[in-house]
Amino acid sequence: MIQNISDLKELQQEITRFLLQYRFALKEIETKVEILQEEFELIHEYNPIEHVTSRIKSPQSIINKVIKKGCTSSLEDIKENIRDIAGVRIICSFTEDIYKIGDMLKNQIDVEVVQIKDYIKKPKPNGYRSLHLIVKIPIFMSDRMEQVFVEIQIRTIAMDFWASLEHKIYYKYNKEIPKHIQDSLRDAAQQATELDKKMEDLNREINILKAHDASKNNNNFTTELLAKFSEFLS
Ligand code: 0O2
Repeated sequence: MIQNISDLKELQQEITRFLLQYRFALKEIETKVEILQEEFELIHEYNPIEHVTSRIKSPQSIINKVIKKGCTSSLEDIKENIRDIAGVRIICSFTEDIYKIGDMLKNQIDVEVVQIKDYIKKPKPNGYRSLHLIVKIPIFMSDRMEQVFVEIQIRTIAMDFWASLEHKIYYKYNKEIPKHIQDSLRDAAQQATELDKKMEDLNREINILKAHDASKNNNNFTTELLAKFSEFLS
C-alpha cells in the first residue's frame, strides 16, 4: 500500500525495472534476427526477411489482459502470465521462410521455446494466419539475471497485410461481428493464402531457371577452359 512519496518512488522504480527487462529482451531478439539476416545475405545470397518490427505492450493493453486472464496485479504474476509484453514480428518473403527462421531461432542454445502456436497449419476461425513462438531468454543486468518471455510472430507479407488491416477494422470490436462480414473476412484471408501460394510457385520456377542457367554457364566455362588448355599444350 502506498503511504508516502518514498513508497511511490519505489513503485515507480520497480515498474521501470520491470519494463526495462522487456526492452533488453527485444534488443536481444532483434540482434539475433539481424545476424541471421546478414548471414543469409552473405552466405546464401538470399534474404528471407522482408522487415522486422517490435513493440512493448502498452500499459492499457497489459491491464486489459490481466483482467481477461484473471491474474493478480503483482508484477511477478503479470510476468508469468502475460507472455507477450515484449513482441517481435518478423515478416518473411515466403511461407517456407517462416519455418526456416523459426527453426533457426529454436536452435539457439539461449532461446527456450515454451510454446508454439501454428496458425498457418491451423488458421484461426476468422482466417488469421501466423506462426507464434513464445520464447524465454536470459537477460543479464548489473546485479542479476532475468528470464524474460518474448512473443515472436512470424508471417508473410500477405498474412501481415490481412492481419494488420483486420486488427485495425475489427479485432477489438467488442460486439458480435455480422455473419456476412465474418465470411468476407475469411474470404479475404483465403485470397491472401492463394497469393502466397502463387508467389511461392513463381519463385520456385524462377529458381529452377536460375539453377539451369548457372549450370549451363558452368559447362560453357569448363568447355572454354579445356579448349584453351589443349591450345596451350599443342
Ligand atoms: P496486440 O494488440 O497485438 O497486443 P494468450 O496470450 O495465449 O493467453 P492470446 O493473446 O489470444 O492468448 O494469444 P494469441 O492467439 O497467440 O494472440 C497473440 C497476438 O497475436 C495478439 O495479441 C495479436 O497481436 C495476434 N493475433 C491473434 N489473433 C489475431 C487475430 O485474429 N487477428 C489479428 N489481427 N491479430 C491476432 P493481442 O494482445 O491480442 O493484441
